[in-house]
Amino acid sequence: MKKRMSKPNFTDWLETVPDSTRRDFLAKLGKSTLLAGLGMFGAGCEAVDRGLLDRGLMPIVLENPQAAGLPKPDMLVHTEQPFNGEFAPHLLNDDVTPTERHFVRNNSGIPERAINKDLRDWQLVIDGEVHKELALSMDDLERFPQVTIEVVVECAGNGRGLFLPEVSGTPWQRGAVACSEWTGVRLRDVLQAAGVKPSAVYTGNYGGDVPNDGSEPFSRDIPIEKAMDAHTLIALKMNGETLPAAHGFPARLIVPGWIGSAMQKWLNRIWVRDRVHDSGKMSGYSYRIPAYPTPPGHKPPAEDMVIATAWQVKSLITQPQSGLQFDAGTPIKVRGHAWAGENQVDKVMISTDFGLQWQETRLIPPSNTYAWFHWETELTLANRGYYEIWARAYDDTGAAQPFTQPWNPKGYLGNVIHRVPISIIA
Ligand SMILES: Nc1nc2c(c(=O)[nH]1)N[C@H]1C(S)=C(S)[C@@H](COP(=O)(O)O)O[C@H]1N2
Ligand SMILES: [Mo]
Repeated sequence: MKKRMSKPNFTDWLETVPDSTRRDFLAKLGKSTLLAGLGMFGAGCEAVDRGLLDRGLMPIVLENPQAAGLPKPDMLVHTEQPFNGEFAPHLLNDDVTPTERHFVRNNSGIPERAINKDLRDWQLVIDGEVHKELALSMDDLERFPQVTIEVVVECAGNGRGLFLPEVSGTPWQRGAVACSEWTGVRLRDVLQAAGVKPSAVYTGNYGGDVPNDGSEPFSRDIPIEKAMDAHTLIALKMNGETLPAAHGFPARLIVPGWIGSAMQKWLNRIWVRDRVHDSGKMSGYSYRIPAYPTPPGHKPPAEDMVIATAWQVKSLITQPQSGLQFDAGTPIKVRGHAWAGENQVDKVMISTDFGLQWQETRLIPPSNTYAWFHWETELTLANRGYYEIWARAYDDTGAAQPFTQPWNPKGYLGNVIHRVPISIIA
């Protein structure tokens, strides 16, 4: 227990606690973590200073997915502690993903504040390379102009389960992606209110994460140029409702086109930095890819790894469902979505003969930049047998999805073509 407590970055998070209480607090934390683990959360609470609890600093999160409405119905749950779950492609057929079909990816527990929808003492602090530090309440944020956009959110590890050789990490299939509608304040407006100094390079973003194992709370970053982009939001609502606990109540970042890890949930601090943010999740192999193509299974040296940022071109077949049977000669409706990070989708082609012949689908543009495109077509297969529907999206730079998955050590940015098997009966 002592070893955990001595992790240096843990104290960052506690910096608002006066020094005298801190030591005592950390000692008690160890005890309560244990009690929480034994399901004695109530009893554990009594051992902890109520004053600290009341200030919203309770660091122990009982991993209680049920309290956050998890799992969602029909979800494929990878882990409950922390909670990670996705949906099968055919369940993602909606143009705008309803909240109950949005995947959930957590690096640690969901903060109590989010579960209790508790805004007491909550503030969003903007500090670092700014002329004026800000501590904004929800009311303050609501006074900024509010913007609504549909945005694709996709975990950098979506598709990791399709990597060969296998890589460690949550084995996401294809469903760690969604396109919901997000409403909030432009990050730019808030940063301008604080006055960004010319020395600003990156933001370091913090949320209310409270890892049970004493590890450093999840914190990632965005370069200042992306932070100042008019589409980058501090979202306060998802699909027209207050943010759900699992998706970041009371506020989260939405960084269009970029990997989901940039979209800090339970946001409470934006530290404007004069260097690339150097949290644990920004270092080593975390959210990094090799700077050059590498042989499968080969781990390049750390200095050859670059930070993963925008997503590459991708598509999903959401109709028909994998494994269905159809009668020969009857039209089959085929439909799905396509997206391309910061680029535009140019076309989506499909094949039913393992890539020999391709036909172009009808591409339906999204409601706004950074939402996914939709595509659809009709197929008629005259002969019985086993078929695979393959979809391949192209973007406006000419890039297209690969036929086999290029490899990287952590299984990031997978965009191999989606294949849906069906059978035709006579
Ligand atoms: N505070 C915090 N923010 C976070 C995470 C987290 O663990 N803690 N996970 C990130 C990752 S890796 C992804 S992919 C997205 C997932 O967002 P969602 O759970 O709303 O789908 O949230 C990001 N924001
Ligand atoms: Mo992620």
